[in-house]
Amino acid sequence: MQQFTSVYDVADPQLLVQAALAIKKNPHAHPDLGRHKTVLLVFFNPSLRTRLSTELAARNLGCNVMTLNAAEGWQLEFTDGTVMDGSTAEHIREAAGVMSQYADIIGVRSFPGLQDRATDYADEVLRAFIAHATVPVVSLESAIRHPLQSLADWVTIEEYKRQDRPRVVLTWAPHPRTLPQAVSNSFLEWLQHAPVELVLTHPAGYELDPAFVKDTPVSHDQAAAFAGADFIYAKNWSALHPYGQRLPVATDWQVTAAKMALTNNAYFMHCLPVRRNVVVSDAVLDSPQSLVLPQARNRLFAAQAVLQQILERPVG
Ligand code: SN0
Repeated sequence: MQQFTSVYDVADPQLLVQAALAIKKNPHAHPDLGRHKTVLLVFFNPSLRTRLSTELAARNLGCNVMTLNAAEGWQLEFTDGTVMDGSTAEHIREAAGVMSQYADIIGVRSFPGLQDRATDYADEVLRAFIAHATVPVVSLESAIRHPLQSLADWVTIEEYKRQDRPRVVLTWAPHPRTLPQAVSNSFLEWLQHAPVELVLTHPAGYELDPAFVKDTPVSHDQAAAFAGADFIYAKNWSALHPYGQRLPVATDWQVTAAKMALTNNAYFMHCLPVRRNVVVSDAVLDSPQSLVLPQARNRLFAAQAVLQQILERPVG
């Protein structure tokens, strides 16, 4: 693997899922693979799971790890040809070039601005790192995708499924803030490659980008979507039209025990951080059906599988 930004960077996603599950059985099988290699993790936005799991994954492979809180650093310029007489102090051309002098792999987290759809969907920060770094780049959640999360989600579904082709329902849920579409876009993109019956449910107005939905069935009836579900994956996202906004929703979309009772004793999944009693009730989150901690644990093996395949790539 030369870079990791979406499912399309992976030759065989099912094999990567199996690789992560194998790593889970023996996380210390390759303690020297990353000897004298350095992984640099650059965060423009907050992180708990991604930072800790990716650092630990890199260390399990014997890598050096450096983490940079880029929000505290020089303000970077991403536009070419700009006269830099304003607030940006360093161009991404130099910044990514310099980072490549020290790092063998660069991870980047950059959230969308949620102001302009075209700007966000161009995924400028991640694309600029790929363009100007001379080493492999790993997305730690970009403006429009969160591939390490989705890989861990698929691993978790593979681990907990009770039958072939489980029914997996991605449901919109309420939130007090405006959030990116990245986790949901990515979940669809990855699970479309998985042996599951994938269903998307959201209130009218919260349509996701058709480039990510593709032919996934969409329902505006949450109860109907939950019927017979084996996995309920809850996530809030802001609207595409008007872009980055919260819309009034007539009915309550919170995941509750009463709604979980409509399912096939489904497991509950969420990428975290989660707003208790807004996105999902305590009763569901604290029930034995909740997979949020196993899901978070699988972030480690997902990251380790990706770093391992990048470290093992043929160089030439
Ligand atoms: C981010 C998101 O993309 O939705 C990261 C998820 C992995 N979530 C948030 O920003 C939640 C922030 C909040 O205030 O609850």
